[in-house]
Amino acid sequence: MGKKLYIVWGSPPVNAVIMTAKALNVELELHEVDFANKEYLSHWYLKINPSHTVPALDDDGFILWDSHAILVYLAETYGKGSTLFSTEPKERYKILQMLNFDCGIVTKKMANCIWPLFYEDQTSIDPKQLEYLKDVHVVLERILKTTKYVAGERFTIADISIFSSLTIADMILPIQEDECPNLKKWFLDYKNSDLYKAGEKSIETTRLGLKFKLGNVIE
Ligand SMILES: N[C@@H](CCC(=O)N[C@@H](CS)C(=O)NCC(=O)O)C(=O)O
Repeated sequence: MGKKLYIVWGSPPVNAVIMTAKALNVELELHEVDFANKEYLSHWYLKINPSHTVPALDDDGFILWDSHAILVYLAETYGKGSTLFSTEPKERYKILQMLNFDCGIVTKKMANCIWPLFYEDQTSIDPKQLEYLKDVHVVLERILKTTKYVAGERFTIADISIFSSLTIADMILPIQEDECPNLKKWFLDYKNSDLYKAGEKSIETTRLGLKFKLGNVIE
């Protein structure tokens, strides 16, 4: 049996897993969950993920949900020789720190801006929420002023996870080069990479969704 990943197109956490699998050369069988018909709340899916979110991974019967846990699992299980995670304890804690920053802060602030558009039929983004999201740029700029990547001097799954979130955040709050030059460079380097291409279908899905909701404010 292969590795099945439950997904919805356009989801940043799903995309982080797709991009990480690409980086590790891991083949995933993608299984789309029908969000329009609330399949994520169905009996069969709740058995896979009681927390009713995507992504969820089924690796030959071993089930794991939450993208950040899945990234660590894939890197540790299938990333022998890869430097995307680390065996050195202090490096691992730094990577986990930044995965938690993505999970608890970046994605939460981003969701507070975007979810009301899709789930509460709002037609614009609350400027206060955009202001809170802006702090993510400020924090990352502070970090990237001192290290090349978000968790140190090596590119890791923490970069992929945060990048995946920022590809979507950037559509509603572009990174300003004059205010955050280091973050902008980190972001653009990644945007020109093959990993970005691996995630393009999902990114484009969100872009079209946002454009539908917000019109020409979105490029
Ligand atoms: N921390 C989770 C967040 C996953 C998440 O919120 N996924 C959204 C799609 S982007 C979802 O499945 N939402 C459905 C729900 O919350 O019921 C992760 O990283 O996997």
